Amino acid sequence: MSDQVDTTSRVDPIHPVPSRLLDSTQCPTPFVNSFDQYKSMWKESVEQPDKFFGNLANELLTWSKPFETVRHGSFESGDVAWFLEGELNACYNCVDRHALKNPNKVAIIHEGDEPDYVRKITYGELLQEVCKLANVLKAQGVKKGDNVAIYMPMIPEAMIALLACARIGAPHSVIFAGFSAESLRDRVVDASAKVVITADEGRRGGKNIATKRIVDDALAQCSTVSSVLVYRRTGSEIPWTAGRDLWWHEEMDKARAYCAPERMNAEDPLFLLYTSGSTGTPKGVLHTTGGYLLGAAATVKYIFDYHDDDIFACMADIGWVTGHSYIVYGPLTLGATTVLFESTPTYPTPARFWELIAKHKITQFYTAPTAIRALRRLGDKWVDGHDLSSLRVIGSVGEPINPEAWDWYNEKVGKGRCAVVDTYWQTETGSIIITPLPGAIATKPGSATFPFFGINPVLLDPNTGKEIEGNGVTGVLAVKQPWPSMARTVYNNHSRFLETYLKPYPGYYFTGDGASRDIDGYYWVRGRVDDVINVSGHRLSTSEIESALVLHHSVAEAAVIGGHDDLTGQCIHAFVTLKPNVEEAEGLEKELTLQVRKIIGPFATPKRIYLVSDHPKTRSGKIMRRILRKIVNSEHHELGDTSTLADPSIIPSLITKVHG
Ligand code: 6R9
Repeated sequence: MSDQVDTTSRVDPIHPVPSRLLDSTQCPTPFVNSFDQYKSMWKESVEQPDKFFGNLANELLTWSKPFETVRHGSFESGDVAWFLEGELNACYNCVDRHALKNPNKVAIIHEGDEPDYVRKITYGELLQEVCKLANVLKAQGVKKGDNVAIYMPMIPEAMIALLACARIGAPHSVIFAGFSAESLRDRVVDASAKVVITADEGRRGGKNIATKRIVDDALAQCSTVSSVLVYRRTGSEIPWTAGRDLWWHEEMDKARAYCAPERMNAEDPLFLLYTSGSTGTPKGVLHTTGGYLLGAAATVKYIFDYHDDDIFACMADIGWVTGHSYIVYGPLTLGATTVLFESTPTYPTPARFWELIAKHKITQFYTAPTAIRALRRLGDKWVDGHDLSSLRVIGSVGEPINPEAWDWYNEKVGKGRCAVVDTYWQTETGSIIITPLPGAIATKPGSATFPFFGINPVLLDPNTGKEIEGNGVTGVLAVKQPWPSMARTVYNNHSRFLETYLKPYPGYYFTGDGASRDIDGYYWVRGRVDDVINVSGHRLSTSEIESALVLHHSVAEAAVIGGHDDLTGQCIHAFVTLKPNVEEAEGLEKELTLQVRKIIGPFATPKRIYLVSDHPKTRSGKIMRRILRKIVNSEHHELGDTSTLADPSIIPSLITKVHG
């Protein structure tokens, strides 16, 4: 972090809350409409969490059995739990209670890959579909506590699948459909899933994606899976394994359209979601029912200032945590209409997002900095002229947003009349933890501003682990007390959970990010301080990519680092040495690139692969990735201390390799 520009003492422009949001003739009054109100609510949320979250959990969720204990456990003992005795079903909260009151309200607007395809599903219809699928899963032997893998395109059936699992208490593990067969296999095996739900093919940007074929490849080596349920999306010919594969439509036709929701304890698992950490294989981050659902719903209410009749649109993929919390669980818990977008921001033209907003009169729009940067680069003409007047809150998530992209988003999309919320959070936090609130917090482009309710952030000195007090300071970002939606464990590996998050700084939750708190107390999240690379908001660990590279028969050793990239935030650079007696064959870089795509997935494609004679190593043989990082990012005139290098003479050759 020390090599990053410190803006803590710079005078950053401050954008006050847009006056339109506070004018009740133009907008519904925000739930929090002054900084003082935010401050006092936040204070109560961290000083009297039992009262604050006890009330909120009763306001936002329906419990079949009330909780008595709001909070239990600590970071020290790794046994955090919320709403202990309470029972509730997440699917009932997302679907039934709205279907019973308001069956004709639209729950899901599915905007298909082709812009002329729109399908609307009401809460009443959603309840029936979810019940049928729940019965189909039961007929396949899925019981409470059995994990179900979901590998699907962005279609309503994916949402129906999540909700059906929640209904019968089967934790779902959604695997992003951009993952390769091998990544899918590892995740299915780790979770011992019995059933995989998928589709024949996906559609994205006008192209077909061979979803089922990837599932077949993945399952060739999985013994736990007894059924594969296949939704027919395109109708193309696909391979079929009799006795294992089942058509969704055939099974649904046979199923009864009501299924009672399972009684779930607040701490029963709701889902696993695999994510990359600094080391080893991806870990199955586990979220439980009550705390997670409360976090998802509370953040939609307060951070997106959700009011009845709003149309909520999150552009993330359902395979990432953002899709879980802000397409499915958050909006549906509040009974919202949520938009499910199957396509890409540039298909068929770079006006797609803006047409979508105008067509559906979207009020909250949530996307990632990488999409904003890409669209900004393609020029204003694509956004100009679209009626974006329905928007009130526009959000960003996934990586730090650079002030230029923030300004463009605010001016061109928000027209200076919307709240821009740069929301910081992680798979592990379950929901947003640092963020502006639309009616209460003046923003600074590039800063996620202040903690959400219940979040007590601190900056720690990475060497001493001590809290850094005061403002105008930089450190590693940690959280001081448990909050409802935090992950409870890593599936089947609680010690890894403790080692990664709770033991590095005892008494704190460690985020893995570095951050500053500026002179006004605003938080600026800078990026990872561990070996995680963030490419277009996708988390990848350097060791995962290195392992994929060394699986190639020619490769001796690989070192992967993140380089700066104007579009994707970071990009992957790989330094590879070959085994003795292996010649540098033509096309080897290409082969290695394909190897990474095959093992992890296309989104992990390295930007550059350098074949080098050796890595910069310490005398004890450790690769000094810091040096490679500086060379790639053109900071090699300030390499710092290189005295521990075994052979400093290799540096000039590395510089030539990278910069020519
Ligand atoms: C929700 C999500 C988490 C990592 C996180 C951080 C980065 C996310 C950010 C941000 C700066 C923001 N990150 N939002 N950095 N400002 N607003 O993205 O989860 O995929 O687990 O990634 O993303 O580095 O640690 P996940």
